Amino acid sequence: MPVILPGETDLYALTDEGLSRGRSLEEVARSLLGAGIRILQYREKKKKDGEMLEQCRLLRSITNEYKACFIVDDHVDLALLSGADGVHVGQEDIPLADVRSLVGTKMCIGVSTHAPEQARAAVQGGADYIGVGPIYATQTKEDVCAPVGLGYLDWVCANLTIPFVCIGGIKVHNIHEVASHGAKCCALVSEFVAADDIAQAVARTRAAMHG
Ligand code: 3NM
Repeated sequence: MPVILPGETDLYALTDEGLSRGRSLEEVARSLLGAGIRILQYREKKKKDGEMLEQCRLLRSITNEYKACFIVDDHVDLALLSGADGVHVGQEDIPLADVRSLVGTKMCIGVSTHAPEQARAAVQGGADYIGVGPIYATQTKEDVCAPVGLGYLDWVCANLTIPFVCIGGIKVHNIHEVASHGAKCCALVSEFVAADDIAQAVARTRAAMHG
């Protein structure tokens, strides 16, 4: 399965069981993928490694069915063991160079960035894509920095050519603004997984982004 990078597809979804209103991971994943999501990240913060490995293997198999890209947040070991297409790390996780030494060049690496110097370091260090955010305020991520707003996005568009995904507080009502500042791919967590109807939320968001 070839890796699909942000920009090759417009929407990027992340799991969050705590926001999923009792729906199973499989149900959420199938709703997202059936609605056309082509990059799915496994992001769970409060589980034991053994359960997370089982869930990553399940998502690997479901994303294969839908020919979608599967990324694991933070956990390089789980990404390797489940055969993920990529791993995504934050500024305080295992450094990019060390992640690369573990995963080699077959797996893509995404790095969350919140400021120009972090983005430059990620590019220099050989990241395959960067996260750009939080664009707006979000309750979904603990210890997240203050929103960097559209100013940082403008800087990325003007200065970098690396694929990037915007994240943080992106909703159906503001995604057009993000796209109009140059975002070709946006990642949404609560807007999708907490929706009444996940497939409808994806369709509405996509229409608003391009509308
Ligand atoms: N990373 P929601 S913001 C996982 O800025 C994550 O790097 C961020 O959730 C960053 O779409 C974020 O519900 C949470 O606001 C985004």
